[in-house]
Amino acid sequence: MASSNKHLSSYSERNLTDISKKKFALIVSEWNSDITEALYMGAYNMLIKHGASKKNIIRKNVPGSFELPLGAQWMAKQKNIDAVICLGCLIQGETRHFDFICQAAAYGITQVSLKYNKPVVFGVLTTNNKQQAYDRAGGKYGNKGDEAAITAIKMMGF
Ligand code: RBF
Repeated sequence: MASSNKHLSSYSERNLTDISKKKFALIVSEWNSDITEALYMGAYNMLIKHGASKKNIIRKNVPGSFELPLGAQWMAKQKNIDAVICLGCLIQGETRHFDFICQAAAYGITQVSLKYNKPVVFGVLTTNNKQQAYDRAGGKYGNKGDEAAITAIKMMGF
C-alpha cells in the first residue's frame, strides 16, 4: 500500500453532502504537537471550506494517541455530534510501544464508530520518523488532516 502515491486531498470534492448544520468533534493528540496542530488546521480549514459553521466545530485535546478512542467516545455519545475526527501522530521509537499504541488507537476508534453508528475518522499518522510525518502534515504528500475531514463529510453523505 504505497500511501505516498495516493491522496484523498486530490480526490473529487464535488457533490459532497451539505454540512452547514452538521456538528463535528475534532480530538487532537498532544504528542508530536507540531504535527498534530498542522493536521488540525488542515481538517478545520477543510470543514470550513465545505460549509461547516465555526460554532459547530468543537476541539478537544487528549495527551496521546492512546487516549483518542476514549476522547472520541465521550464526544460520539453526545447526540448532537454528527462526526468525530481523531488526529494523532505516532512515530516509531526503539521499543514496541509504537505497535501497541497504533493497535489500540486503530481498534478503539473503530469500536467507537461502530458502537455509536457515526463516522469516527482515523486521522492518525504512523510513521518511521518525523520527516515522514512532516511530509504528510502539509508537506510533499499533502495534509492527512484535510483528508480526514473529507472522509468524515463523505461518510455523512453515505
Ligand atoms: N503518543 C503519540 O500520540 N505518539 C507517539 O509517538 C507516542 N509515543 C510514545 C512512546 C512511549 C515510549 C510512551 C510511553 C508513550 C507514547 N505516546 C505517544 C503516548 C501514548 O499515546 C499515551 O498518551 C501514554 O502511553 C499514556 O497513556
